Amino acid sequence: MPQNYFITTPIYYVNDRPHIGHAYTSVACDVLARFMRLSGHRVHFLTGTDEHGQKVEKSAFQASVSPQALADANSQHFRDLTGLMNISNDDFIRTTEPRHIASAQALWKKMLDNGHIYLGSYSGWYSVRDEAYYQEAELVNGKAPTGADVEWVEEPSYFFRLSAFQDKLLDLYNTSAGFIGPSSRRNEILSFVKGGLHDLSISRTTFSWGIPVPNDTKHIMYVWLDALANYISALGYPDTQTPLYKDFWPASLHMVGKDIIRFHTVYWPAFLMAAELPLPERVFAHGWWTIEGEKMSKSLGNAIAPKALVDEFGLDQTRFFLMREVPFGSDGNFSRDRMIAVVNSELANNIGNLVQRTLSMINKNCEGVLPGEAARAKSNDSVAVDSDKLSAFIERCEFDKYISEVVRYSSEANEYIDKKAPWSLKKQGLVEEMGNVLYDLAESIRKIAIILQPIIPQSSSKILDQLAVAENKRSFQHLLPEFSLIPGTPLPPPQPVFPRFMEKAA
Ligand code: ME8
Repeated sequence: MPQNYFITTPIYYVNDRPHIGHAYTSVACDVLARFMRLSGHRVHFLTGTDEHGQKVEKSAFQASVSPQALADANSQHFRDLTGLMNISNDDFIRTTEPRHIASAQALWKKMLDNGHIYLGSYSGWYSVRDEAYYQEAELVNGKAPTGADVEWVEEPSYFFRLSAFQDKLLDLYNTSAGFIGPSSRRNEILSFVKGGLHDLSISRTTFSWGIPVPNDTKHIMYVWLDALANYISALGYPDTQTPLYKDFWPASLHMVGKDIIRFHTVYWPAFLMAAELPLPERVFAHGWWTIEGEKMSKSLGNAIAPKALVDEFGLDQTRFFLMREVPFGSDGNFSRDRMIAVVNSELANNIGNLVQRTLSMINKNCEGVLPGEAARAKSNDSVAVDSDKLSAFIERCEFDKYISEVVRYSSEANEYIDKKAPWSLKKQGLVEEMGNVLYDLAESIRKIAIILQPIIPQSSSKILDQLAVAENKRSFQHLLPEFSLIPGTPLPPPQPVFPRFMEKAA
């Protein structure tokens, strides 16, 4: 029985268009979703947009459009991002959809009925940019610790009894060591919660772009309670008998950026405990991208649109670079020079060159038919894939290490081709030996392409097509020797997969 795996991206604010930070999170989740499917799991992969709140309302006002019109336009841009980056999500939720609104209100009612919500009044600091409340003591030179502006807010408000969940949350972090990843983030959250939790204001009355509080429509729900509910509203909550809810809640992994770890590992589990719902298994926070050493920001105008990278370098080149460049969890810097260097050295010169050399030799010297009767019969000399090691990298979200391992296989195969020099075997008339070497190389390429599918799905499938590997023989179980290539199979004419990137002359 395949295990069920539910993975989510954050739902992105529609105050602006997507940039590479958003593409990064979505690609990472896509790698995990594809890896799990290829390993035989049943996967549900959710993404979407977070459309309410003061930040969206303010951006709409500045653009002289209604919040709904801004949400519609930008949500579409995020939906387009999934197509652009080849994201294999199963659902795309918008928090303005009726299915979500009803679900978030049901969650509220449940928390209220269970005695965890009370009416009071809030006076304190709020940051619209972060959509977050801050304690006086947290401010740094009059600003939020993130550098965002804060404003003083005084209004009637419903509160969630977050303070009552402190011990339960500490228990959760201690008993489920894997709940927060990476471990450095776990320590950060542990000390935040140990420092004491205040009750959380969960409704606003001074603006209206949000979900009405059930039975008190002067209030709208705090956008973070609304937004976090997406993870269950998309599964059909409050109906806990839907096939999706039954099969996929609790989530296997909420992937988030480090900026929103607190909302996901403190507020969200507390809300779920208050509603007596099971908790997600893991929340993983990745690091932050800067651009050529600078923070990405609207005012600097330096945010990179994913489309610009895909248009210039190619889709899989962009996916590969994002996953390869930075140890996942750490911060990273986007530099054009590094992008070109990685694309050329690892994709064009290493993997691309291996595929090109091998397939064109088979095409020219073997009449386009896979050689190597003898090579298949003996235990072959193709690269040895360490599946356990690769799975462990994925479990720990170490995508860069996963890729290094595969690049190492490709380097080994390139060394093998240089050592065996099939072109000189041919010159010496050793045609059968040459065929066996080419077979071993083709088999190495088959394995490399299978394991690269989660990272660069289109190019991997192009490579597997060129080896005439059937579509239903491309999952990880097909790495086994019994599924190796069959000599005598005609291969289509080879086509280059990873062209070398050349800077256009100025
Ligand atoms: O926070 N580097 O939405 P958001 C890396 N709506 N990742 C980045 C990034 C960067 N420079 N910039 C953005 C929200 N991201 C809420 C989430 S979830 C219930 C609600 C990624 O549009 C990263 O994943 O501000 C970050 O957590 C997310 O985009 C924030 O997107």
